Amino acid sequence: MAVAAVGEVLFSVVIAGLAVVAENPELLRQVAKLFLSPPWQDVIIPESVVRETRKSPEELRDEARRSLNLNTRDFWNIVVCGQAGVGKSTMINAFLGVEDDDPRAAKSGVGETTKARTVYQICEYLLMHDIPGAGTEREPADGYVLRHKLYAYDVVLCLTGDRLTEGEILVARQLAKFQVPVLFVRTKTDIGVKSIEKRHRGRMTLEKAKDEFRKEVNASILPQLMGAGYLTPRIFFVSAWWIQDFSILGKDNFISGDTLFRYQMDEIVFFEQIMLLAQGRRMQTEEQGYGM
Ligand SMILES: Nc1nc2c(ncn2[C@@H]2O[C@H](COP(=O)(O)OP(=O)(O)O)[C@@H](O)[C@H]2O)c(=O)[nH]1
Ligand SMILES: [Mg+2]
Repeated sequence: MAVAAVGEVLFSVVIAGLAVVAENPELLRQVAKLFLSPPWQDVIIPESVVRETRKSPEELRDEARRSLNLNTRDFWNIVVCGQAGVGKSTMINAFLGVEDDDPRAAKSGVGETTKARTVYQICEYLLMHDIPGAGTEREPADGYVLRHKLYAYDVVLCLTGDRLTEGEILVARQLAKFQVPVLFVRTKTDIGVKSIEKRHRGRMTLEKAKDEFRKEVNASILPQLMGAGYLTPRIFFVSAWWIQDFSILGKDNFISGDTLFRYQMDEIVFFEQIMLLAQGRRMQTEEQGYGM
């Protein structure tokens, strides 16, 4: 009886996992479709940046084009920032849908730190940019957002661990001040959930372990983000391994049958939010700016 019950539980977890993915191929297709087409207009520069720099949106985009070779007109641009080791390269490889040892892959692992900025072409019209996190001597947090012209990208992904560092808080504050669209992402959630399961020596269900993990991380980061100026902050819980397996852009099929989907948390809404933010950056007029 006990065995049957365990079997039933496992089976329903498997079905629930597949259902989540199966209900979402349409969303994932929409995301892929967006980035397989060129943007219909240039990126909107937030009004607060225009005010602060006293430069026109056109000037600011030209500047980004000249100094960073950032082509905002013909490409969608997602920038990934965070401390060394947080998982930036792995996240980019996940979007590419390639394994770390693929020749196209971003170099990942200990000691493989990105010096200034590296650009990867994910698909026809989507570029991902890997930049070093703030808070080191080479990368002071002061002025980070304007220095890296983060306002000229469609979406900023701030990858983080369990807590934001002082540097990350300063950057979050600048992003809020300049109303730059950003998603705060807790990466490597598969490891986080596994360690909670381990702490409870297997006596906790997977869903409970996910809840507890989410609660713990939220409890430490959300107050930090509120302090940085976000009224209703959110953290996206994401595993790059999961994204790699269900990569929307690099592969045709969404279901690989791997057991990793057990560790799925916010990956689908994460894709959805990236899509919505990117669309928003190309839909408003410059005067309206970008509302947070
Ligand atoms: N389990 C797990 N490991 C990850 C994940 N993302 C990154 N890693 C590992 O974390 C280490 C650092 O990742 P990397 O992408 O090089 O970090 P970067 O310095 O920010 O580019 C590597 O050993 C990765 O394999 C994840 O989502 N899950
Ligand atoms: Mg890297």
